[in-house]
Amino acid sequence: MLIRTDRDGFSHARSSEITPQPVYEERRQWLRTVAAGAAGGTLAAWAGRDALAAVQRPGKLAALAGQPSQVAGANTMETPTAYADASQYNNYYEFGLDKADPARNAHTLKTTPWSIKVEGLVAKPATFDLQELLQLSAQEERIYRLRCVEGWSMVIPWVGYSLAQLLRRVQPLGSAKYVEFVTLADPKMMPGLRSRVLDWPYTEGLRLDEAMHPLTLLAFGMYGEVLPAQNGAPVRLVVPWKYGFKSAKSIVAIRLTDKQPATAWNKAARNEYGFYSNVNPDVPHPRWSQSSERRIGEGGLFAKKRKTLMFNGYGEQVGQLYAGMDLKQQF
Ligand SMILES: Nc1nc2c(c(=O)[nH]1)N[C@H]1C(S)=C(S)[C@@H](COP(=O)(O)O)O[C@H]1N2
Ligand SMILES: [Mo]
Repeated sequence: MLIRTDRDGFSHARSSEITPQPVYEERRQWLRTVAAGAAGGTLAAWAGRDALAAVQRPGKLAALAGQPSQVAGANTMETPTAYADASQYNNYYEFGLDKADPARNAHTLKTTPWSIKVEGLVAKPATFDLQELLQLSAQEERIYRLRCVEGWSMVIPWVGYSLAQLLRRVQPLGSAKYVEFVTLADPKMMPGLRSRVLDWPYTEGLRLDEAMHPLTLLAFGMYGEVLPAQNGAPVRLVVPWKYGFKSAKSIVAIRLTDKQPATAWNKAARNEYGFYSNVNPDVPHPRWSQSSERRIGEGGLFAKKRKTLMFNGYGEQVGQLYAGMDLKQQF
């Protein structure tokens, strides 16, 4: 794991202060090796396009490298979205409702010091500061699709590790069935809290088995660097088979419970946002069809929409979690 540290423990340094990170070079070498050895056309074609260029470090923030993930399904072969799009087209309502607002406003987010309190139905409740969190497990790079319920999607190379690594550390009790995620709500830093669109703090929830699934990622970085504030610095969740809003940003507490937790979106509009919110092309949102999506960056009037895949394409890995459930009822 490579993370530039200073007295504060974690810095969003400018690129000029950063020495080039050899591990990131390794990643690119790995991509080349994989591409060279690929039997089928897919990998070679993918690597032959601009994917290698696209996952180069943008050089804006402190480097945070991760080794390519070995978790099944963790690396889509799709071309990553341009960093400029991934960092300037955001939902982060604490910093405004417009897609461009978070990139404009989130510079007021102070990420040092930072810690996550893990509590509730666990044998070993604990508070982890950011350095402890960063060092708890090896950082991995995972290229995930993320689809918003509004009908757009992105492909983002995240850096982090399975949330399960952190949850195992606190030893969930047998009675724990759900996990609640509480995010920062600080009116001094977050102008969006003046609006009452959501009941702050923004909270999210998962069933414990969903939270323990290896694809559920605790993310600290993207594109080989620490997370930009607007993408949920310094630590967020990424749950790639669920709509984007399940991926809570700037987490400050994680609570294990025996009851299904309320979530910010569920409280705001119960009929629109269910607890599960699995990506499902067959279950339309009351205002938006979920059958297709627009990939951010594939702009222009004539850009073809993509068909949305069941569980956002992660069905092979996560479908079993929902065996026997009526996903139209439990949306
Ligand atoms: N705290 C917080 N987390 C949040 C949100 C938010 O408004 N506040 N928006 C969610 C939504 S709707 C989406 S689509 C994703 C967007 O993540 P991205 O900006 O990294 O693409 O963040 C999710 N996490
Ligand atoms: Mo979203």
